[in-house]
Amino acid sequence: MAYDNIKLEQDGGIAVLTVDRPKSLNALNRKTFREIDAAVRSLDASARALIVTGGGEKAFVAGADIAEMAAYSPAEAREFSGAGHDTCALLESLQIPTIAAVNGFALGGGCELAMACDLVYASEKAKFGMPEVGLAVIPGFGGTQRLIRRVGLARAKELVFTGDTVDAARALHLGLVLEVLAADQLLLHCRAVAGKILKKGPLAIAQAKRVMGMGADVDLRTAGELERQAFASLFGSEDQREGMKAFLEKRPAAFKGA
Ligand code: CO8
Repeated sequence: MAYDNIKLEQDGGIAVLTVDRPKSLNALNRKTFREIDAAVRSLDASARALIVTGGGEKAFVAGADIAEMAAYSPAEAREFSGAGHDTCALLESLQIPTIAAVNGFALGGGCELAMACDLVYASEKAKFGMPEVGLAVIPGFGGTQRLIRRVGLARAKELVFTGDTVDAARALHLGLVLEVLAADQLLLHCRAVAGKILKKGPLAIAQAKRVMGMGADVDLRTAGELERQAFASLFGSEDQREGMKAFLEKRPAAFKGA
């Protein structure tokens, strides 16, 4: 399928989705959300990890498209906010891990998109922030809530209330990113992380993502029960037999995702 605002490439089991509107620093408009959704939904079982990054030299995603939303009515703003929420939820509900490769500005909706990914890595050039209050609005794609879960309530409030932009080193300190890489190493690193995941049991990865994602939002007893059920269900898989047999036979496992 041809896209105007994004690119989707796949190399082996690793799919790379690039938000690609460099002239507006990859700002997210409605069409871009539609294209991201279509691209994510088009992934088949051969895709085992998804990297999300930004096109051009400067930005991951510099936020929602201010030019497009400037004249929105409250109803249109609600719909647009819903599109962002849906895209973030779609990434979170994917069975495969998602990795944000933040190569530049990740502001507002861009920071929200990164936070909807399972793992976030940044280049030294990356900058993060929630500048919405400077436009007299607030984050609208789930950012107020995901930021709390990433960095804690007080730090999230500081970022949202001040609209401050923080560099990659500060983002690492806050726990917003897992690691900071030289710009030319960022995608290589994300691919290497994805490569490690590709060698593991796909059903186990999917269950780990589901249980950890859901478990983070419920009480410990309920979360523990989710884990217990998922753990048990994996014992019905061919891959579990193969993984443990391969260990005992001292050979690499050959997983089928079944
Ligand atoms: N939307 C639209 N266009 C943008 C955006 C954006 N978010 N960011 C940059 N651009 C455009 C600029 O207008 C400019 O276009 P042109 O060349 O035609 O003038 C081009 O990209 C290059 O930008 P700059 O010249 O400004 O580049 P600088 O290097 O000087 O500055 C910055 C880079 C600091 C990233 C600057 O562009 C900037 O501050 N951008 C806006 C950042 C921002 O405020 N983001 C948050 C947007 S709000 C948001 O994300 C809310 C999400 C929830 C919405 C809820 C739904 C209702």
